[in-house]
Amino acid sequence: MKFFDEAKIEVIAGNGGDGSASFRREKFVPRGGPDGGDGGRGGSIYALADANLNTLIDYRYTRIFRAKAGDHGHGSDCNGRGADDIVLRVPVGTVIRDAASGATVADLAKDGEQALLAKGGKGGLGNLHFKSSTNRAPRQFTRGEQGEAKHLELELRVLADVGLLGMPNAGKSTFIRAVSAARPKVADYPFTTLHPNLGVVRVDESRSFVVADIPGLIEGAAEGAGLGHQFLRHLQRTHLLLHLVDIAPFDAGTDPAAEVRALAAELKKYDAALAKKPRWLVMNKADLLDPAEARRRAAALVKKLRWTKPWFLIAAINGQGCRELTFKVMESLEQTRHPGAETRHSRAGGNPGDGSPRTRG
Ligand SMILES: Nc1nc2c(ncn2[C@@H]2O[C@H](COP(=O)(O)OP(=O)(O)OP(=O)(O)O)[C@@H](O)[C@H]2O)c(=O)[nH]1
Ligand SMILES: [Mg+2]
Repeated sequence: MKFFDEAKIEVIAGNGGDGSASFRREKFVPRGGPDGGDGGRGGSIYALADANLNTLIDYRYTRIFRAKAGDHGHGSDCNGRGADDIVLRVPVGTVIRDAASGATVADLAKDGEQALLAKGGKGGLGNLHFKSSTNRAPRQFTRGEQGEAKHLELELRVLADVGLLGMPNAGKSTFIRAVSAARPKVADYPFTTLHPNLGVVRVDESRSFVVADIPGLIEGAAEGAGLGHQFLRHLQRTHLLLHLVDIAPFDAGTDPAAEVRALAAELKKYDAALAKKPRWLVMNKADLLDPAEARRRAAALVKKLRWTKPWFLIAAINGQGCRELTFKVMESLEQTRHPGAETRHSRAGGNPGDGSPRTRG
């Protein structure tokens, strides 16, 4: 499942300050020597890998990063102040290339790893440095160096945080379309999805997660039925599975409880660890039923399955219930990313929304 998050940015390091050519002027000290200080260095720009980030989405908004120049040197031996560096936080796994040459500038594989992207210019030398036995009143000084400037390409291999699991036609692809900018094909025949799709779900300005839509799974997949179960490997590095089930099956003889159990059994056959991952029940196609009937069926299914984990009743086709679901998912992922921490915006899920999640891919 190849999916890259990309961003293009420009980094401009600060210029160094100029050195100063100055002479001491003091009462009763005729011809005070040179006292011009050095220029300060310009600010550099660094990238820092941060495990708390999972997409490059922030870099699609701000694209130019400019560090300040160093101050010029002054008289009285005063060196100019160096400018502050800028540190750009990027997700672990981000590869940074020079857009012009294609050369890899940084490959930040570990949390806390840091790389220099653009070096600030060195400060120039003040005339104090040019004093010698033969030249006691040098007027030379040097200018500060220019800071580096580069166009960079950021690229991140995305791993899904959340996997969608469900029988064909459960509405997995419809769901990912509802909550992200991903646009996989949706159709009313089984096995529409043949390859996994990833979508970035953005719950607000700074919080997002990645969801994987995979082909439908059927009973007997372990023995090769349907498309088999090999694509379940795409769910192995996720933290949470959303198990979609059609709450209003076209064929009245279909038992959603049996479908859910059948898929749980297939998961276990594929990999016991995958079967142990947190799995939430998402009952889809609520729009096909009268609201009271939908709630009644949902409650009955939860009871029949003795479902103790979170469950949701949604209609992926019109976004109903999807926003609440994505907020809960986000909160749960934040708990796994920072165990023990208070969830940020923990009440955000209760916002009266229009039911249409704000998303971006
Ligand atoms: N009424 C209604 N129809 C839905 C809903 N969600 C999906 N559908 C329909 O169900 C059919 C299957 O939807 P898909 O999203 O392709 O299902 P899938 O789970 O991705 O299916 P596969 O890719 O074959 O595994 C399509 O005709 C959708 O329009 C829903 O909430 N309400
Ligand atoms: Mg699909």
